[in-house]
Amino acid sequence: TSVTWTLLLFVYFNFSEENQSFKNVPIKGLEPQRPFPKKFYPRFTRGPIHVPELQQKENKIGNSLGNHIQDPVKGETEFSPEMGMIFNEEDQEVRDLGYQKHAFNMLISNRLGYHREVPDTRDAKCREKSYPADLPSASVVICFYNEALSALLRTVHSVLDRTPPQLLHEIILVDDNSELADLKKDLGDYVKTQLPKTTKLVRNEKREGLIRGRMIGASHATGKVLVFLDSHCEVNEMWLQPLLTPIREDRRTVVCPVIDIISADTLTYSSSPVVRGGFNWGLHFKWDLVPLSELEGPEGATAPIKSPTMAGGLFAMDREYFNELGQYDSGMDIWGGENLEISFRIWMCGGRLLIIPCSRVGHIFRKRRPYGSPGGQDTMAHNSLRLAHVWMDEYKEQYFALRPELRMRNYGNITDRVELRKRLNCKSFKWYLDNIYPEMQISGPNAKAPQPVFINRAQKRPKIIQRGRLYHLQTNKCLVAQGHPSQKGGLVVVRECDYNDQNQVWIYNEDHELILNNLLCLDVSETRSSDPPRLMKCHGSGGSQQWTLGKNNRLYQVSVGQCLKVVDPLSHKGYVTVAICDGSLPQQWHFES
Ligand code: LR7
Ligand code: MN
Repeated sequence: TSVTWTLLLFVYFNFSEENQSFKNVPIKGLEPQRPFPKKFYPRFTRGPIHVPELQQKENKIGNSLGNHIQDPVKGETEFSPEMGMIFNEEDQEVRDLGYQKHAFNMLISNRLGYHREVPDTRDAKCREKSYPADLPSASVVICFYNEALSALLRTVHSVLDRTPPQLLHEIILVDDNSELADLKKDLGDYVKTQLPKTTKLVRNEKREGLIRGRMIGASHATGKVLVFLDSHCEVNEMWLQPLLTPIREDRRTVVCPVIDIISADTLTYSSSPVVRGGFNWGLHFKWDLVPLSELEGPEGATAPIKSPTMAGGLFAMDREYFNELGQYDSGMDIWGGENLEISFRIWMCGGRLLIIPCSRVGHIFRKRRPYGSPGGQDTMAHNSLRLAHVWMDEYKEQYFALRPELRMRNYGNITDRVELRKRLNCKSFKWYLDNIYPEMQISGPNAKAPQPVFINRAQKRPKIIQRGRLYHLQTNKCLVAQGHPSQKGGLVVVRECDYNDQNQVWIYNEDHELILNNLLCLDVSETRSSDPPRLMKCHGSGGSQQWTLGKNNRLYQVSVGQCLKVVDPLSHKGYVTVAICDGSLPQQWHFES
């Protein structure tokens, strides 16, 4: 039993670690689109469904399609919300197995096949843009480990379908020693017989992890520009040209597309807001709102945005520049940390990192990582330690303050990386913080004077946009304080609405704060994002107190990237939490003036 417990603990820690980082994923627009009347939508339907057209469609789709390698219905499968419907045990099995092995709905993924249309999520102005004819050509590197075959091949075909051939030098698939049978055999056959010669498959003899995996892929590449993608992506219309253009102008520019959201549960492709990359002192990547100063200018919503960090999986970079800049830290294992490492390195060593709003690529956002590391190690901590010791100077103390147990942890040899930093003549981490990420809050001995924006705050109260009740549609109840609304740290719950009660009145202001009874702000913990939302003193620095009232009645929490929902709408307790935004009833709110 002690072995079992140790295993369980490993699993627990692995998941709690990764959950941390998943909280920061942008989820805006995740809700499934509903072109069909509600009654046809399986999520809201009980018992057997009798829809004649659906049955016809189902006959056409065939059943779950299992793991067949042939593209089911080439180019014919149209996405529809009822695609996840289970008709028999085999469907059930594919679905269950899919969630187990891949943490997303493989039943839908298989039914979609390898080609599908996705909504063009670009700003309308992007469609009027034109790009130079002489763009450099790209090597697309896709590293994968135990990926669902249909998701991997949809990634590949989306690239083949939506990239002008002259710009696509090659696609390099790096199989990181996957164990799944279809990847071992069928994929090789498929690449050989069904894909253009320019699609290559490289196999790692042993599991390397995504960091060395990408380095291996890049070493096989011969195109001018490297484009990295995760193995569960779908590129959108005109995705590549806007990425290549800034690289052609300046080879030390590294670019990321806007990462659209493919729902793990419905495979719905939906638009992401334009946000930029940041991080916290736990060295987790997070999304930040783009400061207004970055959004002003003649190009408006289509202009590239400077980003302090990248999410990691999807970016383009001149191949020679990638090599000059030191590729990746090959001492990093499996997963995690390399995204911040390369971001710091780019900025500190003379490059720049941009997000290109006119380039859009969808990515399946899973709620958990479906794999671990071979020895069960916490590779995120190992990798973060390496990056902290190489790049963060005295600011690594901020990390150790949060993770004191790592202070003495061995992180291997970093001599090469330290030398690289010297050789490239890179600037200090302080320079990076001051110039690239001034929003970052520093506590302790390195603390800076407060940002001007907070001084302004005292002088100028943010303008009120709306005043009223936060009404929960499903329960017909209102969001209120569990205790007294002036009690700091108090939880919020839904209760019977009382339209004469000032304690139920919220203010929504231009800083996107929600203030109850003009006293405290609705807040989520940034360090413990699993904690339920609570009422805290308004701090005026956005993030954990920033909410947006969006499409489909969602109430979106900017800092954790999730939506407010009633935990158990049937219970009288009325507890609320933040969760992945899915547009479901428990997440629907009305701000009633
Ligand atoms: O051992 C491994 N070998 C691999 O080849 C582990 C993973 N992989 C592959 C895997 O199959 C996938 O194609 O590497 C790719 C990335 O792994 P994911 O999809 O499990 O990572 P993620 O999407 O959960 O995490 C994000 O952070 C990672 C940190 O190491 C990587 O940088 C991922 O590329 C990155 N993904 C994105 O940036 C997509 C947008 C997510 C956000 C926000
Ligand atoms: Mn991924």
